[in-house]
Amino acid sequence: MTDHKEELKKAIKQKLRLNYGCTEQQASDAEMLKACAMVLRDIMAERGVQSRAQTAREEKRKVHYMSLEFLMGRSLMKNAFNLNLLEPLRAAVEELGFDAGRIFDMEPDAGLGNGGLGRLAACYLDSMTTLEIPATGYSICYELGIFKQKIVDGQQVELPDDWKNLGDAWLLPKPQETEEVHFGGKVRTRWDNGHLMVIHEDYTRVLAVPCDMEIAGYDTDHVNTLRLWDAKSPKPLDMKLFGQGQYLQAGEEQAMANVISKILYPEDNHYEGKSLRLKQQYFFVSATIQSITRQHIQTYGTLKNFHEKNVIQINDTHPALVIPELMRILIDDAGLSWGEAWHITTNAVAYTNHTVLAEALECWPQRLIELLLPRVWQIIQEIARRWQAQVAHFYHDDPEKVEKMAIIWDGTVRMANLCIAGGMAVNGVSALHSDILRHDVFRDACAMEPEKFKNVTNGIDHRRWLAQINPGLDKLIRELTGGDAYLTAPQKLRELETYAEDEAVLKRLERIKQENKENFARFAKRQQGVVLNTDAIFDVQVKRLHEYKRQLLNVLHIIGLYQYLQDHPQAEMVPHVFLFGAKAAPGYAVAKRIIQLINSLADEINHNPICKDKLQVVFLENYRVTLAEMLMPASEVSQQISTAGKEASGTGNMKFMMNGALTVGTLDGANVEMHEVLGDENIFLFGLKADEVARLAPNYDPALLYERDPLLRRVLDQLRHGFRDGVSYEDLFQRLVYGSGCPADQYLLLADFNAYCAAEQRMAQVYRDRKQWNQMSLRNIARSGIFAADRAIGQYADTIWHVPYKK
Ligand code: 26W
Repeated sequence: MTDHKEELKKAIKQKLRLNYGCTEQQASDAEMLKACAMVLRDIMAERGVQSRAQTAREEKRKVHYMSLEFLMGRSLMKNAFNLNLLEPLRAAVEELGFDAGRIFDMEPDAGLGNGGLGRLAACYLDSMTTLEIPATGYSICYELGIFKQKIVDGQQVELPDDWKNLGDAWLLPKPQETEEVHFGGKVRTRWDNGHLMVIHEDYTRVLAVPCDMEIAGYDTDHVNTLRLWDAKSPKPLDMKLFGQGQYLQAGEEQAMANVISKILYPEDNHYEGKSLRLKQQYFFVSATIQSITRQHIQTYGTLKNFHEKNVIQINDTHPALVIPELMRILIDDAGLSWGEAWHITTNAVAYTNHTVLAEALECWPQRLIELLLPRVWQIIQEIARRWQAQVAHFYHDDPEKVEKMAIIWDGTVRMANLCIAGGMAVNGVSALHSDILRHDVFRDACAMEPEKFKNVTNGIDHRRWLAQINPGLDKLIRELTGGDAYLTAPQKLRELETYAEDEAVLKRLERIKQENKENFARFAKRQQGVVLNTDAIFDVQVKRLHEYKRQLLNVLHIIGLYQYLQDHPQAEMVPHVFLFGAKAAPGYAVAKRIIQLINSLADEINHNPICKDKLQVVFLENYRVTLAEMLMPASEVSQQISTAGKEASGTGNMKFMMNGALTVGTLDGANVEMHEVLGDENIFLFGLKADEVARLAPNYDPALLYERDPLLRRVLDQLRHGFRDGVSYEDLFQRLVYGSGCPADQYLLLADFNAYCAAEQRMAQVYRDRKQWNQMSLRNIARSGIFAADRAIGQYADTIWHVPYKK
């Protein structure tokens, strides 16, 4: 420890001198933060070289995890923790005259993602590395990550997130490994010695420069890489030498490069066919495939065994162009036949689906692909033609099946069908979700190739989401389970259950939660000026704002509670704080209105004296990884209330559970597996099941419920008229009761309203019984081990990737 501390001090001082020309006395906080990052980066870079050399030497199969999003959050504490250097680093920073807490807190989140899908990729990188799987993550080095959210007059305002100002200290640019990506132009073919040569010309070039972020695993020397591609224009050496044509081309190349890696698309679960988004996807896909194939040839001298030594996991359909792009390289560049190339591709690519919402499924207009990617378009057409023949054969030319399963239809390219045709595996992210894929969304494809369709229930990095963020709980677990073994063996959490009747342990657990609540309250005061009632239940719903996640149902229940309190001002009531955090996609008007509604309701309730010490509502600004890290340990109730069948898995639900919060939820996504391990007695389930939703939806009439249920009617009337700030929510009311341009109450809030209120009531009743609550909380923590990402990655490795890993 002292050794490490002294070495770190020396290294940090040296960084400050070499990079900023200053001493530790002169250095700013920002310089100190960057120096610390660079010191850890050096350690990881060194180990990264070793890891890659070993992988090549032993000819190991590599995993390539491709995702348009990696929601990494902060890295300093995480890397120090994984490198077993957290305490020495803290001490070193302090001894150099800095407040370590303040330095760690300065680090911006690397917010290169929207929500669940992006955070999952980040958790999986940690696990793949810890399990010593040779793996690389690939994405885009967005200049601007997910927008920063400000609340102004109750409404969301988006601000740019220029994370690279400080965050780039983690990035190692590798200009010598630059790739060139081609857009537009024309394709010609020519016969050459009996070979069909494809000539692509007049294209626009964009350079892809890798910026690598090294990823340290826990308790291992193995290091993996997250490769982020930065777009640059190929700079003309001397503009004077160009004729007009080249001059214009250079301008075009510059313009294209300047926008491609500028910004992360902030839409979550909503597809928009923007040409810039397609450019991002192809830029990232082409650079990645070129880089992987180039390395493969360096090691093996051929691409013929590519699929034996590489597996490419694609995170939803966003990187689906890997399929035609790999085909292109195998055929045009390596000279393989279509059959050989198809064999390699369909044994190298695996696809994970993360959503069943129709509006999230990617369907690109054919002319966009045709214009932007002429050669790739030819290949997609040929894949589509052959696939169609296969489908027609299997289904005896049934035109309905042919249409449904087509890759190209009616001028659009359906990326999910492309992935099914070109992939070796298709998996959902929870048992229910995978069943819905098999029996509903992808039913016809599943009948053709049932072995292709798998399930891997999501998991979270329990080292970050428990050990690192909840030191009090971590300490208790170490004491009760015999040290830190649970960090690499999450199933050891089960042993906590032997203490379910131990009053002292239960009290300890309660105290830890209380301290975490007070910690969070201090943070909220500092950040937002709100004073949270830490004697109240912390009842939390944090996730992206989307109608299917039903934040509005939570609001309806709170309005009901508020009205009850007005009728019974003296009522004995378990004090309750409702916390919300959510970003709305900037173009999603309804979601933004719901944010405004939460703020109107908060304003009303927090100003009414009858609610004092009983009822409080707070909208937490700018929900992000770092805010989640502070909030999860302080949460007591986790709201997972999506319409059954709509949430593919959820991963927030697992983070809450691991930190001892109890779930109020529907049987949706991974809540199903949570219920399976917890039993009815340790979770508050309510509402329609997925099959009931499917049956009810066609003839559902929310107006009837509005007319016949007086309690619900009163709640909805209040919503309609609004609150003391005078803002009316007639629009949301209409949307729920009568529908406006869409089916009324599409997500069945009114159908589940009473069951939800009853579940909240059961929950509050149990909360009064401290012992029972603490026991339930303990069981939630104890049984959360299966939701560790290490388990999920083990399943990917066993059932899809077929790679060995550290057991
Ligand atoms: C093209 C626009 C777009 C952008 C993002 C469409 C779809 C997405 C993602 C697939 C949305 C997403 O993050 N899905 C979430 O993935 C998590 C990880 O598997 C699941 O836990 C969530 O249930 C799912 O909503």
